Amino acid sequence: MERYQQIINRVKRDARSELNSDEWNKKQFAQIFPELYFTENIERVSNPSVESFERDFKMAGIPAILTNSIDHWPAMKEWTIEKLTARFRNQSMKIGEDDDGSSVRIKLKYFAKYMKENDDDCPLNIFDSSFCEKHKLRELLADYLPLKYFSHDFYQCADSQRTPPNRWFIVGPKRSGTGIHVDPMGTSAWNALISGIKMWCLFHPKTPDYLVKPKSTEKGKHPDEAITWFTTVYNRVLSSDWPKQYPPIVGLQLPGEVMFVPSGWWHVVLNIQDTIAVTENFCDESNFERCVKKAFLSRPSFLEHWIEKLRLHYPTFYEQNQDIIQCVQKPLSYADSSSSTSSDSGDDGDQDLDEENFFQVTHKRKILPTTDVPELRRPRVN
Ligand SMILES: O=C(O)CCC(=O)C(=O)O
Ligand SMILES: [Fe+2]
Repeated sequence: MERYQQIINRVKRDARSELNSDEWNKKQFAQIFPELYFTENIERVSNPSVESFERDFKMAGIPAILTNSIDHWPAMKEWTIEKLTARFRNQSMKIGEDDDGSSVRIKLKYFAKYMKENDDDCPLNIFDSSFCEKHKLRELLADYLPLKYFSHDFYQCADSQRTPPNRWFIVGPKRSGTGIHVDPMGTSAWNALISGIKMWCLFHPKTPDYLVKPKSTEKGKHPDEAITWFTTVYNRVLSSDWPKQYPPIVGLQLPGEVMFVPSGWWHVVLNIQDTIAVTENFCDESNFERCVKKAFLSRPSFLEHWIEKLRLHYPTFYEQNQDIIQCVQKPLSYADSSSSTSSDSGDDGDQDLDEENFFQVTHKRKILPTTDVPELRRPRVN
């Protein structure tokens, strides 16, 4: 067997050990791409001022697509699969995780061939956050530039060994994608698409998870995949039975467009063509409170470290946000009731950020010992 085929067989086995070799393409989506009806209703904004984008989208927590903001990035010329393969042939990038949680990696030259030739129903995609630490791959950092709308990130003042990964380089073959999830730790995200088309569906943080997640009968062999979602749950979303108070926000992201995903929003993303993208997650003024609450619930020792760094690096912001900071620093003084229904579900929507219950939850959490390596990574969808 040729080397390429051996490599592909190995990464597929490692990244999706639950699948038999004949279960990769049973649905034949490569022969007939599922029909997806949609009416775009996401807001598109071209070159807004920073102030208006902050007011209308970031502070309001409304998703949007920014147009015309990355046309000048070198990536727009340099990130074709052919050019990237020529530059980084033998560099390997993360394509998944094995059953022990170790990264499964593949050299770009093999992945490029796989992207072109595969007929999998939902192919593997490159989703790599370590490129910035690799001698050669670091060059990618110079190909994209800061966006004025997302110019600071409060996590950056924490020690770098303790800060979770916050940027990912994504190469997604047609039919691959990311299943329904909420980004971790209360972060918001921007996602800049360099080539190809991504179809997005987003839901408000208050949307219950049982509504947006596939039911057990819908899951099939690829329960966590975007294409499964779009061929099952999405049909319900479009039907007249779908609860009107949880409208889907649907959008097709085109090359050169940047998606803004506010903290707490559910989203699912299907590559309807081969795509190349870069995404970053962040915490700024607009989602600070959510990030603090999430960190309190799931990463309390990181939170302590981070708050101290905020005090040193952003003294004014620290003073101005004492109301939020105090409630996680002195939780015991706020809590005198023990009835709480919240669960530490981590990143499953808004259920654990119920304002009324929060102080009771903080009280309960504070006394639980927690080992604490902060993690912000590609969502494990379940
Ligand atoms: O597949 C994509 O582009 C979406 C990525 C995403 O939502 C995430 O990394 O959290
Ligand atoms: Fe996400």
